[in-house]
Amino acid sequence: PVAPAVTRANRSDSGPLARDAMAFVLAGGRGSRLMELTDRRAKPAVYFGGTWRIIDFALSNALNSGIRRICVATQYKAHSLIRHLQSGWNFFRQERKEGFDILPASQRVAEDMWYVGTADAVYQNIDIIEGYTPQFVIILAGDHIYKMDYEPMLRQHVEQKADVTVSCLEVPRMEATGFGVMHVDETDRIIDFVEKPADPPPMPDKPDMALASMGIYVFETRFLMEELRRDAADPTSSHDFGKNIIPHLVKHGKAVAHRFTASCVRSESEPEAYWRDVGTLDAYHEANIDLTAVVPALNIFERDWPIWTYAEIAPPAKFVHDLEGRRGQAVSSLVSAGCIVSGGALRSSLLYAGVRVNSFSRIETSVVLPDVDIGRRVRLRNTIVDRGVRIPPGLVVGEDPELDAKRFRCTEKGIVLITQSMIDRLPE
Ligand code: ADQ
Ligand code: ADP
Repeated sequence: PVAPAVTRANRSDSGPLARDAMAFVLAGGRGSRLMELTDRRAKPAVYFGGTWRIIDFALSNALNSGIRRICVATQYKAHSLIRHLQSGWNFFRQERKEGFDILPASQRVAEDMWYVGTADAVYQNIDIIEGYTPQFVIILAGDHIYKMDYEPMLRQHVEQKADVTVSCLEVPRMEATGFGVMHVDETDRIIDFVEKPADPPPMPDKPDMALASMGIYVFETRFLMEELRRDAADPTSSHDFGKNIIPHLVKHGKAVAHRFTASCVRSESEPEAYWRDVGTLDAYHEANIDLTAVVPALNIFERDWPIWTYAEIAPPAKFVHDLEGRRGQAVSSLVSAGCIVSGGALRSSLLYAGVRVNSFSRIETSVVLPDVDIGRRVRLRNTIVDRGVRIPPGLVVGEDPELDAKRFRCTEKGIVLITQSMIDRLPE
């Protein structure tokens, strides 16, 4: 039988299972579809929502679920990610059997091996996990935006006596090509699993939808260790959860699906289960700009599921008249601490900390990362501006697609990414 839905309302505050669990966060992926945004930083370190980095969502979910032992495996361009984790997340106390470990791929097993695949990233750190003696390990990806209480998933794993529990959600079938796609029986046992199918199999009762894996897995620690050792010894394996471990367990073990629904983290203003892989510039722009809507799909103002982060202390955002009396103003926008909007105007835009907007500028549907300086008479529409860019006075972006394509990174949907090196290459 399917486990009864456990919601935040009917569970005790510190879930007893989460206390026995360790979260292992995979944060080594490149995220190459974010183009120049991930040239210098890993995808989990990319800014999101004005205040956070993407990885803060998975880490906050673990913390808010009651998990107190967390490992983060890093690999690709991890410097700013590690700095963020050390500044903001290193408050766990060994004395309370808590722990927070950052595990860069450091050739711990063999001298010539970085983390080959996601399962290898866990395998190479088996000794560290075992040192914490957790009863369960929950594998998380550090690159998704969502709020989720992992306690009900742990409870379902125990109640259904699964070897692995995989959390999943329904997505439009045509969008499922980038995911692991599964079929389940009436007890939610997974009977079929294909990783990144070119033609995703539909749900039996919903031909336009597919059941996609969120890349979140619960295992009993001892069982996971056995599986990882078995997989490590298999020369045909690419040592990846989605490609190898999960398909193997669907065939030879008991894999169960945990459905991510609105009840996993219920919020009255968030009626649908929100989960985004902001893996492309379009998805990244859309998810950030959506936060400026009157009722966004993701409620970042919810107080009982806070998203924790590291942020520098900064003064409040400031809006001022310029010397000619033009108002600095913002409508339908989010403006972070330390910003100064002086005689410029924002609409449906999101400014990260420390952005300066100068006189006569117009910023529309744009995502402006920290410490950007926008010169006078600049007009930006549908842009993403990378951290620290100096936008020269008078620059106009988002009004002439052909010109933009020559100067900046443009998507088919018309989103323009601006980095400092693109600005440096502009003709005088
Ligand atoms: P992908 O997200 O495509 O699919 P992958 O690229 O392996 O899988 O990334 C999973 C997570 O692991 C990401 O957070 C990434 O940053 C991290 N990662 C990747 N390689 C790593 C390495 N060598 N070392 C450390 N961390 C690494 C997976 C599943 C699908 C599922 C989707 C959901 O395979 O079945 O549908 O996640 O997004
Ligand atoms: P403009 O945007 O018109 O080119 P400035 O940005 O130089 O002009 O200054 C406009 C206003 O912004 C100042 O009068 C001041 O109120 C505020 N301001 C400028 N610099 C700072 C600062 N370092 N700290 C706080 N406020 C500042």
